[in-house]
Amino acid sequence: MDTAQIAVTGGGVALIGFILWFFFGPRGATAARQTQSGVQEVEVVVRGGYTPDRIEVTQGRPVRLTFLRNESNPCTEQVVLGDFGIARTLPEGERVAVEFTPEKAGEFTFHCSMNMVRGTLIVRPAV
Ligand SMILES: [Cu+2]
Repeated sequence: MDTAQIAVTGGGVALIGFILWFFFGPRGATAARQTQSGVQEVEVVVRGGYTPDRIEVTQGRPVRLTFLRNESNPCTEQVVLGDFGIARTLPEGERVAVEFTPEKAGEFTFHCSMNMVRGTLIVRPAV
């Protein structure tokens, strides 16, 4: 192989590696912050999606997700946490705290009322 072939092959291998990482690599989650009273807190900004959209908490401890909707798009006006029986309206520019205690470990989805915009709540087992 000459230099050009090596470069092309190397580039191809790097590209494949990047694609594999992009689609199948570990995705970062934001861990909740623990308050003094033991509440696991995360602020979620709602604007074209949820930021962060992967939130990690520990099972069996109270969680407070504070949603701040920074857009007027009616799509995200409601947030639904179906597994916890919660649905809340998010007025634009207001902080809305949603509190619950996840009793089961696993991955749970929260989403807009149309289920178009989604986020994941990862509940880690308590150790
Ligand atoms: Cu929607």
